[in-house]
Amino acid sequence: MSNPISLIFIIISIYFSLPLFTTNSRTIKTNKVLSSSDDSSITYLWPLPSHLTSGNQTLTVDPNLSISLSGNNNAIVTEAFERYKKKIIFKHTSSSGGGTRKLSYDVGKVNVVVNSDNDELQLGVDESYTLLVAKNNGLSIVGEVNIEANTIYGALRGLETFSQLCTFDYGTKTVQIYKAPWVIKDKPRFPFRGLLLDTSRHYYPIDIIKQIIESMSYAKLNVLHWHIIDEESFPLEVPAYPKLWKGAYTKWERYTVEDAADIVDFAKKRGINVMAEIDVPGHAESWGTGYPDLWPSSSCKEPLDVSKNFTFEVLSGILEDMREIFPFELFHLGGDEVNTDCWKSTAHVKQWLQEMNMTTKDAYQYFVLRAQEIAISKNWTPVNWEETFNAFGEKLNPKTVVHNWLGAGVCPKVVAQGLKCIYSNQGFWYLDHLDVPWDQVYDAEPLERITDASEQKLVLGGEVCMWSETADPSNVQQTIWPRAAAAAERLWTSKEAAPISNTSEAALTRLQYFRCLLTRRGVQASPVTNFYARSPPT
Ligand code: CP6
Repeated sequence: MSNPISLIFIIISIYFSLPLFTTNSRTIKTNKVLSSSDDSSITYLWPLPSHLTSGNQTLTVDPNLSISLSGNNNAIVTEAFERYKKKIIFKHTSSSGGGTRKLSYDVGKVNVVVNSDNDELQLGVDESYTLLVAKNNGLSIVGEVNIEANTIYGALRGLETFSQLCTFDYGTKTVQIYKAPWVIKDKPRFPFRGLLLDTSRHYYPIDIIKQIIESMSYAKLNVLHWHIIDEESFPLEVPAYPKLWKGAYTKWERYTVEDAADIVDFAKKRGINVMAEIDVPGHAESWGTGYPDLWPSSSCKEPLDVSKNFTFEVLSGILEDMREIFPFELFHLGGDEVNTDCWKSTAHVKQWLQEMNMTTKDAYQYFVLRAQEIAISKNWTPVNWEETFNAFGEKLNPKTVVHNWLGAGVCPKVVAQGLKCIYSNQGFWYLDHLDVPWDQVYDAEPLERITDASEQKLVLGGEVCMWSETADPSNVQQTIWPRAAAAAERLWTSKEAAPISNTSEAALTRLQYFRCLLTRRGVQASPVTNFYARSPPT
């Protein structure tokens, strides 16, 4: 060992094997995938389609790519095509400048066929599509791209998938499609694939909300659960009760009716529904800033005063105004974390409880059911957090959708009772829990412990929740992504039917690529760290 050369060799080998011996350091996986020489062998799709076959041809795509739309000739589809083309696929090329124009390209046109004229975006809308990229006619490849869908929303999903097949090649400065020909037949596993955004704990400007909606469409998420109001602030304009938004943080941290409608419209153009939440009777302290009568007393500001008719008049007025803004059939009425102690200690509420011969638990039930009746009378389907089911599940309106969050236990009970359920197990799908690594998000299963096929159908899907006590526009996108993508694939792609391996180990490379795609598209997604705050397996 006195030989200096072998000493250097040993030092070098120790240096390179160091990560193997350190157990408390994280394995930082970089996005090395992008520089590897076998780019063209990877399936660059997230979430995975339910059926696909691919070949081994590389095609070039004309920067003057055009669309031909037949059947339902809806502007939403052409607008989406232009968006994908300008901002995403051809960011670095142009027909005039940028890359050099070649004499010919394999792919020049995308043919989109939409079979139905119904443009309504509701729960369970048909999002299926077929995407064919080039055919092999025996001797050569015919560079046609065909997207066929039953609705414009299926066409949007197909365009997203097509955009993910297009990769910019910096060597030739052309957009290329690897592994053609492609045959993709795709449809979602669940009709409800949501993201909750909480605009009460921190305010998000309209443009930020739009960026979030846009990024959701990349992962084929289709419901923005807008948790508009909570204890801390009431940012929304309600024309029927114009003093309510006095509960906003400032005059500027507010959404007008037009702002809200603008968000709904922006989301619809991306095939995304907006499910509004008005969380009652807890989580509503901010209502009383404008109307102190909604508070039982100045020392009991929450839950809302159950004893006054005025409380339900205000709720009814809010829902009436909301009906004008939110066309989605689901409306979230909250009902979580209701601590009724101070109802008992407020003299007039206590007296009312005695007159009504109610316990505080009865009064909680009375409030939630009365709120449900108001929502149903306005043609909504009510959604409530699972505490309502846990407290009086058998009394809930049969139309109720129960929203899980406390562990994994409730959906099996909910569907056994014939009610619908949305899965958001806080152990995996609460994005503010920064210590949950992406693969745990990925491995969470909405149908856990539900085996009966008719009961499985009652699980509408699931939702990742971006509570905003510790998030605001400065960190929201990197908190949402890439982990929301893990849930998005769980909700889109059925485990059993996946066309290629989709264990979290196998999905890692594909997720890293999707994260790079988000970054390229301007979304501030965090790097994929497989072992965040955990030791790597040895
Ligand atoms: N706000 C409201 C919250 C939460 C809930 N409802 C919440 C509770 C626990 C955790 C995260 C969020 N901040 N209105 C529960 C549905 Cl860990």
